[in-house]
Amino acid sequence: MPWRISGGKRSGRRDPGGSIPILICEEITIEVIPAIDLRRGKCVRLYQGDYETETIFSDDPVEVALEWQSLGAPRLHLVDLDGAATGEPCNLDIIKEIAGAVLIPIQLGGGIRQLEIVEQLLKAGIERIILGTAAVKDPKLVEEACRRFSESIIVGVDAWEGHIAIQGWRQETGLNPIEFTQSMIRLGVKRFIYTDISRDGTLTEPNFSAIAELMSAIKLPIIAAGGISSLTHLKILKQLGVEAAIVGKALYTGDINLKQALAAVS
Ligand code: AMZ
Repeated sequence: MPWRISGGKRSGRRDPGGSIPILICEEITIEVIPAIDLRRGKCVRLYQGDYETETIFSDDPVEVALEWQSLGAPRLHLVDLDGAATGEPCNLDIIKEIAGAVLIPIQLGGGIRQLEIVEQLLKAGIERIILGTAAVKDPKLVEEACRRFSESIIVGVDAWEGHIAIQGWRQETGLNPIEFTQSMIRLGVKRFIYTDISRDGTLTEPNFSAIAELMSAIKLPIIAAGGISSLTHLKILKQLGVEAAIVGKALYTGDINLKQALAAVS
């Protein structure tokens, strides 16, 4: 909570005249993280994660990454879409090129299903690894990854109509997002990305109620994604207390101006 009581006898901080407690609003911030989704080496966006609906936004993802960095992005969210669909990293050359070109940290997901690959990517300069399918199919990997790499591991909670989806979002699991998240916490996961697939790439609005529900069920940092397309959405997410917001299509269409967004909420 942002508000805390300061001053008075118990804290030792006093107003000049005596010991009246003062209500202080501690600044809440939210990171705005641009997404770069990679397919066949290009920067693309999909509609609700459907690979048939691809729009290519740039042939040069390195240039895109540098652009977001120059506008003040605190970190980048990279997704290897070919990797997510096939089950193994497919855009490694371009990912490494981006990691070598930017100074800001990178979080990366898509097709990362083995501990050796997690280790290889962290060594290549990726700051955080996102596990989605592997988190559902191979909990032992998650546990071991958290034990070895701690906060560098994030689990993606990708929900389609109330159930977790995997394998490039093409397979439903029937798993409840909150129960899934709680099971991941028991394995040592300390941060989550919640994506509402039905909102992703639609420029509608985030699933605020599902995000709020998850926030109240778990007390760990949550990054929100899917449908974020205005400054108002970012402000509401900030009020909800999410740690960060991933913005994809809205940055590429111009619905959100990154510099303005950062100035408004960060
Ligand atoms: O858009 C999609 N179809 C899609 C997507 N963006 N499919 C998976 N992903 C992202 C998830 C997560 O960040 O949001 O890929 C990552 C998970 O990949 P994997 O291979 O671990 O399930």
